[in-house]
Amino acid sequence: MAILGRRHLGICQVLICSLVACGGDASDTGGLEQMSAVEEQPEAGDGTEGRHESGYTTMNVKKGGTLRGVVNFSGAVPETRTIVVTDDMNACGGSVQIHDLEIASHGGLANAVVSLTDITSGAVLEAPTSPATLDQRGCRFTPHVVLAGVDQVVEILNSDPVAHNVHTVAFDNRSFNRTQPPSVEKIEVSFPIAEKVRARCDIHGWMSAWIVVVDHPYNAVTDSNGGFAIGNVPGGTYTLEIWHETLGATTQTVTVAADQVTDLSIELAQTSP
Ligand SMILES: [Cu+2]
Repeated sequence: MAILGRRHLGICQVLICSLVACGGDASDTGGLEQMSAVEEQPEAGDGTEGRHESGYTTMNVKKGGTLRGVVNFSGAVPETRTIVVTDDMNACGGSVQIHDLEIASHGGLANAVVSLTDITSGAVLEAPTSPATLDQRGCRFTPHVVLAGVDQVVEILNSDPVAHNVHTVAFDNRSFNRTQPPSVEKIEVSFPIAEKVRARCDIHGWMSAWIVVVDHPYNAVTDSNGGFAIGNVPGGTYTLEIWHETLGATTQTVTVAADQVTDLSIELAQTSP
């Protein structure tokens, strides 16, 4: 809602990325099978916030590497905003604190989406054994960012004693707008196309979440300490996108060593308001 006036920090950022291939030379990218798959990649991603339009093919990854790291933010942190709650205070409390950036004490940035955007061959996106879940609890969506595979069922829950109204904004998928009173335990939705879908609640304007729909397994959401890990990656060089709802997207070229752990330390810093 307009009253929220979510603060945008702009896309001018500095990304300093140190790359250390643990246990070996970063140029050791494994066998020919993996390299031939990587060489067929386009030069870069399509730049549309991580969407994969087509072309991803699955293969049996041998000696996959792991990309592991932490995303830190070292710029000016926006002030916390307080929203006074006037309705549904029994569920929402008297006020809500809004943090545009959730940053741990040592600078780790939570809720950033880390993706290999230009990978064209790799492991199959396994059918999940359980649905992705987006709960509404205390008039907050939790988690704030949830990954879901294409066509994976996303269960939207309401753990509050008040009604919510789930309203998604999608571009390539169909948006929906559903009221969810406490009597409706869950709403099941799925998305056939990979994109980042925003979810809001029309009743409580501060409620916001992202359903990040992915069509390959090489994506992760940073945890509360900014950490992430992406495993079973075919050895090779890729474009790594780091996306945050407030900071926008930044890309970095990374080389993943086959059968090894490649550690990354990614620093994001705001350079303009
Ligand atoms: Cu709500």
